[in-house]
Amino acid sequence: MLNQAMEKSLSKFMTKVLRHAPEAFGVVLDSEDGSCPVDTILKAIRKQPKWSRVTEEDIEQVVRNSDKQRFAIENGRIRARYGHSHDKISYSPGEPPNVLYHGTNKMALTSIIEEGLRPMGRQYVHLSEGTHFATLAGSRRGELVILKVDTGSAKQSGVTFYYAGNEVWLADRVPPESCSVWDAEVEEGAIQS
Ligand code: HQG
Repeated sequence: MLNQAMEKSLSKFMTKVLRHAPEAFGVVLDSEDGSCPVDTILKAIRKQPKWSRVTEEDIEQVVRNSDKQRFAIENGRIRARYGHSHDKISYSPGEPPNVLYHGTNKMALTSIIEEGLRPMGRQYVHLSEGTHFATLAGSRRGELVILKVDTGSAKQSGVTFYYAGNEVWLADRVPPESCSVWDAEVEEGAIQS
């Protein structure tokens, strides 16, 4: 069994392979859902000197304990559920709740007000049903800002939403008119404030 630090480290390595750079580790991901056989990633991980003794159970432990449920294993295949920069995974369009949240930081706000939410280095904009996930995402860089997305207005602007599971929703873009700053203290304020 992996200790907590090893588990986190292996999780990071697995996201690198499954979200960002499979070919760097000799892994080919399915072009539709981004999956590969568990055995394939196991072999790729074991090629790293640090991970030469990793087992399938260790991978399963990482998948099971991932706080944000970053991975899914189905029918002997593993995939990252969201976060890809490499291939554009296909998701089925879904019917999102009226409000979704996006965690970002103060530095990005001016640009987001101008051009809306863009995928930047990833294939999709990442949104969540609750503010907890958005807080985790936005707290990674600078001062946290949580944006509230009016999905009805975004849909009217032609945005399609995709469900990635575990309260995570994806979109190709979100126009600025559909975003407002969410403030836990005062409920909400206009994006311009
Ligand atoms: C920002 C992690 C300027 C956007 C997280 C974000 C999430 C803009 C950054 C998941 C912009 C992109 C995804 C615009 C968006 N101008 N900045 N027009 N539009 N941005 O990491 O959503 O732990 O690619 O606000 O927690 O932060 O790895 O996306 O700050 O769940 O599983 O550009 O990845 O999950 O950053 O994070 P990212 P994200 P894991």
